[in-house]
Amino acid sequence: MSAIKLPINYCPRVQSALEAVKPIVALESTGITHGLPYPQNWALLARMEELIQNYGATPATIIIWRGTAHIGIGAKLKQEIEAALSAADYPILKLGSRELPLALAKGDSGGTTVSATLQLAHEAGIRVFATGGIGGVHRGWQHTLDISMDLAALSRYPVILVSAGCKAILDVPATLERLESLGVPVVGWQTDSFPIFYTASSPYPIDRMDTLQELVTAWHLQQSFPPPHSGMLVANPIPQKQEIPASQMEPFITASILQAEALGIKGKNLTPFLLDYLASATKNASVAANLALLENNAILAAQIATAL
Ligand code: PSU
Ligand code: MN
Repeated sequence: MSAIKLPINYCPRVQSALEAVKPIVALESTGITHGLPYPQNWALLARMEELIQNYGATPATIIIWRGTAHIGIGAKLKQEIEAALSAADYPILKLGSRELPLALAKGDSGGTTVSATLQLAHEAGIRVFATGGIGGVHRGWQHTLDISMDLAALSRYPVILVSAGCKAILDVPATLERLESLGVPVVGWQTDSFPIFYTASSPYPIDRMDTLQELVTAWHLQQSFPPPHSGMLVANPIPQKQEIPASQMEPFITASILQAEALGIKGKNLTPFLLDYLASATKNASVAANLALLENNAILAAQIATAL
């Protein structure tokens, strides 16, 4: 058998924005399926979509539902997903790009991580994507080789990804080195240092950009070279008022990693476990920071999509 048609469904709102070449911002769904409990996850989705609309773009939340990749969640599907999330009686997987064909073939449902969302956004012709913080090189990679698919996907799919740097649980300098090896441009949005999720600045310098015009020009120049084209990471610091200093987070991060080791948690379960641990350990201060940076990223992504 030769290639078969991808099971992709476009919600009407995204379909018409694509046809009219209007600004669109893709959103991942793992933060909703594996990041927050119901109903906070549902409120977050509504808030992100609303912000993107307020800033002049169409939101396209990407999710795998019963063997179909959905680009944008229409009203009927929203009801179905909300019912499944609130009842928690139906397996909802965490799906990276390599798992997409397997999940689609089996009729599974799942939240798409950054890697899977990049792949599907690119397939759909969406050029801008907002997330919280990307996955990357895990601490202890020397022994585990645990490096998120997010990094390879960024090198493979030409999409602008707005993120508050990488997740703080990672080996941050190693993640930056890996992004360099993969040839992924990293732009510091109005900052000279790589933001680390909960914390706005870090000791790691990156290239700074201050205007949308500069950023959009850099993107178009990159796309003007012959393919293949990589993605571009726009590192957008959490607003300073809402940041948690690294010195406050580090002891909790160390404890979370020790706990994961003690319980033998690894592979795709590791990132959700560590984030959950931090939420309890910080009495949800980490969740509040996570929500603040997500909103901040949705706004910048909508502004970039509008300026493209
Ligand atoms: N937000 C959460 N929990 C998560 C993630 C985000 O609250 O698990 C996901 C993101 O979608 C990111 C992924 O792409 O974690 C990276 O996971 P891994 O390190 O297994 O590649
Ligand atoms: Mn991993």
